[in-house]
Amino acid sequence: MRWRALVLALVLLRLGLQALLWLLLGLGPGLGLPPRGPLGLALQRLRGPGAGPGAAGSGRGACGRAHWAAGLRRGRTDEYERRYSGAFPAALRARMRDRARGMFVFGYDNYMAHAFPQDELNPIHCRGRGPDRRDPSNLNINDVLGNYSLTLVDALDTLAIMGNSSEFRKAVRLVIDTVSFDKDSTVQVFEATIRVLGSLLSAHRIITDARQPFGDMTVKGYDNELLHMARDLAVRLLPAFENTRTGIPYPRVNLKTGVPPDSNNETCTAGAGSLLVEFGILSRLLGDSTFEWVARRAVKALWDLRSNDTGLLGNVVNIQTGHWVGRQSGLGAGLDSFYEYLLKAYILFGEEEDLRMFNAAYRSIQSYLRRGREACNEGEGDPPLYVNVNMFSGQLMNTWIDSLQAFFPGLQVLIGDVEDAICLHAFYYAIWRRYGALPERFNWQLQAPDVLFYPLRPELVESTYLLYQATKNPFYLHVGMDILQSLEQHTRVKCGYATLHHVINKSKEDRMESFFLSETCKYLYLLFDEENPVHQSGTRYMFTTEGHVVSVDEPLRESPWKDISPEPRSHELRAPNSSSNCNRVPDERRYTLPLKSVYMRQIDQMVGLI
Ligand code: DMJ
Repeated sequence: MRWRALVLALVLLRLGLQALLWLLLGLGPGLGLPPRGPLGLALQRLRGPGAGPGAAGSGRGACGRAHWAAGLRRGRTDEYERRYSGAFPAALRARMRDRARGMFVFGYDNYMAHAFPQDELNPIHCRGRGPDRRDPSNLNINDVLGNYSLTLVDALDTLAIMGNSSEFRKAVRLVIDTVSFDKDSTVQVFEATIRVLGSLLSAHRIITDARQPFGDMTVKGYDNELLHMARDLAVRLLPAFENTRTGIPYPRVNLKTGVPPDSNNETCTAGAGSLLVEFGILSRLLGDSTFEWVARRAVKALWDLRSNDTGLLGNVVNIQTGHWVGRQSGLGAGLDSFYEYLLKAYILFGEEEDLRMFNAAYRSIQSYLRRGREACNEGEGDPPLYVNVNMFSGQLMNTWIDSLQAFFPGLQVLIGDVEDAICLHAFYYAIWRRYGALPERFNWQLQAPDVLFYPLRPELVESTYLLYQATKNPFYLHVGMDILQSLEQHTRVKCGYATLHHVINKSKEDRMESFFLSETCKYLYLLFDEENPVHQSGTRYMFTTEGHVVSVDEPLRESPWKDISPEPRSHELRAPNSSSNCNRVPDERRYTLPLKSVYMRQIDQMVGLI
């Protein structure tokens, strides 16, 4: 009898949950798990209840693929064209550009008024925030906040890109006069590199650029101070690269005393392997190979530890033994910028080896991480998605993707795989429309967030901007407008923009991370500012992983030293071949595509706009 009662209780629980989900989220029958294709992605069910352009009355989402087809048969093509293929009115674009600038100014001015010289602004209580000295284990804060006016430093080149020369000069002067790295702060090498070192280098290049494309950004009496500061910081980070048997750096250093005695021997791949752009620029500007050499050695060491079978890397590695502690391979947290910097280092420095590594990594990603149909815009099966797999076997490890992965379509634009970029971007945008933000983790099987916060991250708007540059399709301006409006609606508070603690109930946390000003606002602004010198000056620009602009030109391609490549890695540190159940053979799928027009119909199917 007891088991019958148990079964009955389970059935009732399931029905209750189902009814609840139906009421709350409109997920419909099947406990929110719709009938699936081979991967169960069921993208057609992602929809924003009433949010964003064109959603009203669509009824989409409760219906499957058959419904789309019916919609298309009813001649909806005209509707796509009417809505998105026409021009985005110039006046509206200008208005959106000004709103993006206003968003930056509101955050920046409030930081300067209430927080400077501290690292970050607490936008709800209008206060500053520095490192958490009482709790050194609070890595969420202490990895990033070094007691060096982080937000001001990180925002420098956004001021220049927005053409605000007076504030740019003032800010540079303030950084030179007040910021010091001689601090008893233990920070993450990666965060200090991308947010601080990268920004100093970018601002230095803007100041010393003979062409001055952003208006007159020269600073009276400037004597390369920002470059000297960058060197000072990098030298303080160098101990991370010492006493490591693999050459992979320690994750953290104390800026005064070096690697802490109790330091962790484990690091994430992105943290250790995404230092090459900033360290390489510094080396080439100074004519001192040290910085590039250590960063390159770390990349090579990680690369040599990839799986023999899949070519994939894991997300956490022991820097002394070279053993993978985290065997998850994906495009999000722990790995994202590792891939990004293989390609960006090549774009900047022109070293063929970086491109070779990137191409091989991209092939492995396509073979093992990409699920769904072959082409984005045609064929049977679910639209493509990149999942998390075991690096040795290529087998699925979980059913979530994270919001950091939304940068990947932007990277795909850089290599010309625009078609695939369109699909992945549309998937993330579908999630954004549903919540007015991106949850940190989204479970594609349950179609619900696994981790609910949104700390004002830039990745989706970054990809939106790059896709707009590649396609010039006004659809991406609509996406940008939608993102901007939801940021205003859900995150603006008394003194700035606040992290969303919970993307569903929109409760907030009192924190505005520095990348909101350095990336989110910058990419939004650039999306709407067609005339910006970044697009019009004839110089080719690239963005670092923290959104800092660097011009791609000859001086950075000339290394004053002969051979920058570190010694090949010793064989014993190669990843053990533990892939016994690997049954996937890398295919020869074409992975780069020429620039094509945007597949509006496909996008509409995925995003549910009409
Ligand atoms: C930024 O600091 C950088 O974009 C980094 O590469 C990843 N995470 C944050 C923003 O989300």
